[in-house]
Amino acid sequence: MFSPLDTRMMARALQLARRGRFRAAPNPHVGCVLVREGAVIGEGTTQPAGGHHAEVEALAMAGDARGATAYVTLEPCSHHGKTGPCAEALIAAGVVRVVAAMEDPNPRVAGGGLSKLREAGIAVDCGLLQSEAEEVIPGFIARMRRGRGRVRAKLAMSLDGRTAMASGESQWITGPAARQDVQRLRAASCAIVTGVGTVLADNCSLTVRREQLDASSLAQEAGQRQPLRVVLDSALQTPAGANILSADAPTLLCHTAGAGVESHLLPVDRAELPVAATGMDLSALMSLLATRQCNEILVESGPRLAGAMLQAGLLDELIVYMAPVLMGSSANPLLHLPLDSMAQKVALKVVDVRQVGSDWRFTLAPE
Ligand code: AOF
Ligand code: ZN
Repeated sequence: MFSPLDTRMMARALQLARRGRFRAAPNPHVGCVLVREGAVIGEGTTQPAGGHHAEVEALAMAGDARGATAYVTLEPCSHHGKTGPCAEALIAAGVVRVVAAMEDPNPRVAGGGLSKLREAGIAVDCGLLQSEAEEVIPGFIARMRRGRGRVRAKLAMSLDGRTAMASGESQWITGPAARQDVQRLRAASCAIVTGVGTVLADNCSLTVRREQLDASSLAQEAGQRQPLRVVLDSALQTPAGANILSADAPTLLCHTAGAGVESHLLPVDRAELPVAATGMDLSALMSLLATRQCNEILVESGPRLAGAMLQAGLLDELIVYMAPVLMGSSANPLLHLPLDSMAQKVALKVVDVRQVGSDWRFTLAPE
């Protein structure tokens, strides 16, 4: 069904798709290549939300796409959303074949785009480089298929497994390269979740800082968009003037019933969450973030929230930066897990290990 040319063109479309990773959310970032007689005549990447889908960009570049084959990393849409249906645009342009890497998991599309194309007499093949395409948009797929985005926790520790001194002092454990890496993680996230304890201890901003991103224009553009900062603040204790309330990014304070609202918090976006056995209901938080269309969720918190997320089965990945330093203190473990026997130990699968500057980065998934 697929030729070597097909594979080469889909690989190119995947490259184009990845270019949208800092900008397209809440849309999935998609790539499209139009090919006629073996030559590329148009290329496109999903534009920031409300903007053109990848197919429309590629058709605009081609001008005349009659007789072309379209390679797309996601099934062309069939619905009228913020933009018109791409399937209809491809039909109108006279494309003769569409090769898609995967079906759109969005229930509003879900095969509807492919059948619309087939009904119009276009040859349609789906499934080329599917697992690669799924790896490009894990957050969107997770939100569509299970109703909650992909959740990763970022943690930094010393060689002896400490995340802060007993005093709470923690800046900086890792070096500049690891911190730049974290900036890229933030830039690719829709929401960054933390606890009020971290806000009080670190006065963190949790924004994307353009000057710390690498020099590529892609990374620089990412700085324009700021993820939603989410603070688990059950009693609404975030102080006036906290960096987390700065005007350069949106903030959502999640509290429990009966929290008194200080006047300085009145203009801040807030949501009430139910209480579960061990604190705020984290699963309800994830559903709330799904209704806000968050595909990629990053938890940047202390050991307690990260431990609670892991124990609630809500973490898809842990990203742990380990600095070759010794902090010595016996306080502040990487994650707070109330375990007391070896039989209870939490096993993780190592997805990736690499050196980032002078530090090591481990990507781990709960088994
Ligand atoms: C495509 N090509 O490049 C993308 C698609 O609200 P809208 O109109 O922007 O539609 C968003 C939905 O379209 C999104 O949830 C997903 O199902 C699909 N994304 N489809 O044909 C694209 N990004
Ligand atoms: Zn579309």
